[in-house]
Amino acid sequence: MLIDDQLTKKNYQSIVVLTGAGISAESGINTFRAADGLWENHRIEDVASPQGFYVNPDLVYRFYNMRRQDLLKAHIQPNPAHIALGDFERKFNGELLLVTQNIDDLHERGGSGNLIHMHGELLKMRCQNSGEVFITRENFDQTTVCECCRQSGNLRPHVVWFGEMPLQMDVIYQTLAQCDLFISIGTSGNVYPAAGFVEQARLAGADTVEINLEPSAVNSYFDWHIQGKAGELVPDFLTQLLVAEST
Ligand code: BJW
Repeated sequence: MLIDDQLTKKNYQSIVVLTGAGISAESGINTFRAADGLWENHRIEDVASPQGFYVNPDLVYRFYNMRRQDLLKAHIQPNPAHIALGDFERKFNGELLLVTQNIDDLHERGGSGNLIHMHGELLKMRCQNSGEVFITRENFDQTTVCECCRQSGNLRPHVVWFGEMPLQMDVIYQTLAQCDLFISIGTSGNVYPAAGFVEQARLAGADTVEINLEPSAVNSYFDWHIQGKAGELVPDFLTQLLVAEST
């Protein structure tokens, strides 16, 4: 893959990478809005909204328990795009913030450390009373007794549903305000505030690149478009950025 000379000749100091479901697709995790997407058998508002959880908590617990058990299957592993981002973080001399909308742990397993899960994490649950967050690899539901309040019925998935505030937005916006390169990988650009990050980065004067299988809903805001599979494109792209940095 050859990327634009203008892009690879620059010596970037502060990079923000945003990832979405597309980066985990080649690891075997379904995207949301594909024809075979996770939402196929569920209406989005039934499983990813506080109202849906209130009306049918059993359905929501089952949905996230199923996804957690799928994530823990042996064949679900980080793909070359996750691994390349982990390598890049170790080798890049500037600042790198990776913001993912994904609730899987494939970026951690790919070696990324400076990482924000803005939509939460599948391997965590939260007490609705205290706000305390617990790591879990097990199923849980309304009958599970919470470690902090010693009651059942208080634990919910530690994920951000529609209408809820995504996590660590202050850090994300501060970093976007001073970044010089913004890279979006594998997201459809349908869900805000993440879909608006490219505009924030542009306001800061950053160059912007989209790597996606198809043009996203916010494609027109990007300076460069690289179309194809993340697992095939991201390693080469990041290598070229490192080469540019060292020359
Ligand atoms: C590949 C590939 C490969 C495939 N390689 N690419 C009207 C206007 C604007 C906003 C709103 C509005 N009405 C309501 C809102 C707000 C609402 C919103 O955005 N709604 C839209 C539907 C319009 N947003 C919210 O409510 C958020 N909170 C909020 O706004 O709070 C107020 C606030 C305001 C200002 C600042 C801060 C806060 C919360 C959003 C929560 C989203 N939650 C979910 C589910 C929870 C987690 C989970 O269960 O997993 O998060 S929804 C779902 O969508 C999930 C994802 O993280 C998110 C994004 O999806 P993503 O990652 O883009 O996946 P896909 O499937 O859509 O796209 C995959 C892409 O990859 C595709 O383009 C493929 O082509 C590509 N691809 N294979 C490269 N191999």
